Amino acid sequence: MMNIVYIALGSNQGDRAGYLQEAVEEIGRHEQIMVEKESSIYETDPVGYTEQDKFLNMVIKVNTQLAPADLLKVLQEFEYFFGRKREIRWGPRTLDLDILLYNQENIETEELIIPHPRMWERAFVFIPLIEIAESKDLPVEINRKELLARQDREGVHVWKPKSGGDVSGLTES
Ligand code: A4P
Ligand code: MG
Repeated sequence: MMNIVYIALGSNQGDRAGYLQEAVEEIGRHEQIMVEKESSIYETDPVGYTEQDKFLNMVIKVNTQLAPADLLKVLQEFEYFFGRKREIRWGPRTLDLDILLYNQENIETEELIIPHPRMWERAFVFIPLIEIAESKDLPVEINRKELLARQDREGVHVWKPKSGGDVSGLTES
């Protein structure tokens, strides 16, 4: 059974774009994961702890046979693998991988909440998501136009447009 999954990637330390690119490649090399789509890369002001460097964020769409908990394990191994390369102390992330949507499933276990609980409050997540997501993959109550009309999109700017992609209208210039 092929499952449709959207994954958010973020990095604000070291070679940010390199981490994102390598992470997408590694995810795609996994035998049970196929990368279907990649959003543009966005540079985003930090949310939460503001005393840290800007992030690069993006979203990918994958097809996978992995169950949610197994996919999370794989993603956490990638985080660990990339995080350990240069990280010496506690601090900002070299790589953060969050599962946003898994089919239309609602999951609430100790280690996994899907849809990701904070995703619709965070422009650095929903802007790259709606750039690539088909409407049928989004929860029915989600309205793209409403998201794009929101006032909290400042601090999210296209950094590297998706090849061939039209990103006009997604962020203010
Ligand atoms: N977990 C639960 N649900 C999920 C899910 N859907 N996907 C659990 C992935 N993990 C999920 O995550 C902590 C635990 O969440 C995991 O053990 C997993 O079982 P973590 O990645 O280890 O910790 P974290 O990311 O530091 O915590 P948290 O609360 O997920 O942080 P956020 O919300 O991801 O925030 N600003 C900008 N501009 N861009 C960013 O990318 N990221 C953060 C981190 C803050 N500010 C940011 C950005
Ligand atoms: Mg996280």
